Amino acid sequence: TMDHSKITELSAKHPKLNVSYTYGTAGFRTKADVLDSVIFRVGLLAVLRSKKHAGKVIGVMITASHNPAQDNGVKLVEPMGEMLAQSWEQYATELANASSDDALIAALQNVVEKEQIDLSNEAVVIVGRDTRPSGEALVAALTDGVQALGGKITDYGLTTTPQLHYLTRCLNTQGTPDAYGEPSEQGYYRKLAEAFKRIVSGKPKLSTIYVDAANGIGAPALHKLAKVLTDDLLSVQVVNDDTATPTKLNHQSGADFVKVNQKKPEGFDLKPGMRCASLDGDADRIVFWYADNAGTFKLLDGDKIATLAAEFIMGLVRKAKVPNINVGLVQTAYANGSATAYVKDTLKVPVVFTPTGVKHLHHAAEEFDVGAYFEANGHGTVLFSQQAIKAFHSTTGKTAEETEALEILKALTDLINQTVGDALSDLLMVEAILTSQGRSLADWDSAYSDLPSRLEKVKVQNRLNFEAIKADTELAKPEGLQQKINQQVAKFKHGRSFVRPSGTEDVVRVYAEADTQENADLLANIVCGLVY
Ligand code: NG1
Ligand code: ZN
Repeated sequence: TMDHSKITELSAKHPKLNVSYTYGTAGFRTKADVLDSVIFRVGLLAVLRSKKHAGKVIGVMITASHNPAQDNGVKLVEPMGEMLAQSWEQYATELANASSDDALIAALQNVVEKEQIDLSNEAVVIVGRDTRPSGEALVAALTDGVQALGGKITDYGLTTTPQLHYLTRCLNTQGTPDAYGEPSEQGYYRKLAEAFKRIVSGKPKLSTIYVDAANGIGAPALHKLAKVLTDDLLSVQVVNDDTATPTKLNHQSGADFVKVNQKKPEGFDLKPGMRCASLDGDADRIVFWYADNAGTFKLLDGDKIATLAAEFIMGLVRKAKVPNINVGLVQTAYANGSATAYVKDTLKVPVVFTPTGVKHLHHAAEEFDVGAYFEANGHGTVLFSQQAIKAFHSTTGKTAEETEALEILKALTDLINQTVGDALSDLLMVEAILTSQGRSLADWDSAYSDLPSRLEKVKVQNRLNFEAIKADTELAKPEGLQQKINQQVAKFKHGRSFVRPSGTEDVVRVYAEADTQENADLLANIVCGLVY
């Protein structure tokens, strides 16, 4: 049973404010100074989730990703490293909003009853956090929550989001045939470096890659990874690595800044030929960029990464002659129209569309033997089915070419994070592919040209009045708005536009594409006017 007095006693240290909270696409995310009670209660829920999984380790990541330094947030991680099961999001919201101790205990009891949880099971929770100054106190609140229900907690300190997912999976698979790796930060770097080496060794090294770490956790992580990789495998220069000045986090830098503004971050003297990339504040997103010969800024976003990976892996599967491996790609409505056309018409790879939000993409990608999913903003990974991994290991190459292709495929299954999109793992994946192909960023970029696009946000009275359907491509509500959007879109060559409520901010997002930048801007502007 639950020790009500212990819950009440510890809960008193984390009083609920008069704020209402929602566990959305990115977990709970808001201003750090209203999160203390929420994180305490997430601790309680993590214990129940662990007991539900008969004592498996549950991960908790404290981060607000690309948001400003004064924000923070929290996400729960399932035993195999996935995002919290959707059916539990509602419980998280209910616990966070319980307005008294009695209501909180009733909400806990509700979870126990509905989920038929055996409270005598053990519970183990691990926690990691990004570099935000508010993180440490929030870990203390989480610890109180876990201990209030008698769970054990291990604090892994500063980690990237994908590292926390990795650690969770490693701890839960240790000593089994599915062991994922050594459950430590160094183990993570060694696993990536070793796999990278298997792909690139013997091939000419590319020029230095300059990585904008958004002054976040990606900076120290990348410094450590670079050390394990050593300079003979990859030269990395970390830029925007000031984690000691909190206000600099994500400021004029990072993957989100670069993608939204389509311009280089602070701290770069960008010259043609330079190879650059940007991470976000918790290092689960990456985009690449460079200047062309005319000095124009060029972005290689998540769509470009997905197509590069899908094409490369498909080529290897063919070369290795592994039978019955289906390769597929998962996109959202934010994928550039040119990317979708390239995948369908040139690569001839099936594309599935899901609503925005990584959990949707991840599950759709699991349906393929090799499922690449990337959001245009740079969050994504490539998943390999158990059957594919077995096939790569059990096939013997008949020629040197077949054997080499198999070796690279096997290395990729170790290099690419199988739990969640991971900027460091994706960085090495792209670098490994480009090294194998001896290609520059410009050459990679030449596969197709993005249609000009514009992403805007509109502050509305109540974003919940907007209901997106058909994988976010249309609005069911407010009534009549979709028709008005369609009428405007029809006036533009290559026009496409859609509207959806954000899952992470109190805004409605408007996306538009058209034949020229002027037209994309204009269409976005008109649609914003319709929404407002
Ligand atoms: P919202 O705020 O729901 O648009 C944003 C990103 C998503 C996803 C989540 C999770 C865009 C347009 N939206 O969601 O793709 O990454 O954050 O962090 O980039
Ligand atoms: Zn992130």
